Amino acid sequence: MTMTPVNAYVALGANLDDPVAQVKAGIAALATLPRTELVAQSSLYRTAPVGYADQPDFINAVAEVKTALNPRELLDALLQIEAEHGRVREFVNAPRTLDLDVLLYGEAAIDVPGLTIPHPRMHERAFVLAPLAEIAPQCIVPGHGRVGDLLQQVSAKGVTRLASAA
Ligand code: PH2
Ligand code: MG
Ligand code: MG
Repeated sequence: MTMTPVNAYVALGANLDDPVAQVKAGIAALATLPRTELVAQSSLYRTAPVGYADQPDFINAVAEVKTALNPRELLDALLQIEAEHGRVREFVNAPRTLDLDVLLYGEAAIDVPGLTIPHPRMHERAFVLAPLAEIAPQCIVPGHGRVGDLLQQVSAKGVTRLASAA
């Protein structure tokens, strides 16, 4: 069965081993996925850790892809990219070389073991909303509303855009 390509948004985050280089490498890896095209990428952002606070600042970004991978295939591809970049899962929210999360997959709402779309915390996280609003302010987070509006409702404290993603 051939699938009509869907626009999906992927969050990238890193706070170990040259995080700027890790996030750039993550975006480059997205561009090489099968049946997938990189459509847009945000700037990189330096962000204070949310949740477990005793860890280095993160570099975060968001990329838009157009993909014919189904949501599970996309997730598996992201986990493989993480593994190739040396990610070791020590505990929840532990520092990481590279984290890739599916934020949105078209307008789909999915909740199966290991995969919840929209990402369940994205609407309250400035480190996701700021880069996402840069490339898709009109985009709707199902159940929550417009990305640009959601960004207005969170504190952007600790979120700084870096000069250039290139
Ligand atoms: N990711 C988390 C938890 N906390 N904080 C920031 N600033 N950036 C992240 O990417 C991040 C986080 C879980 O994935
Ligand atoms: Mg993750
Ligand atoms: Mg994450």
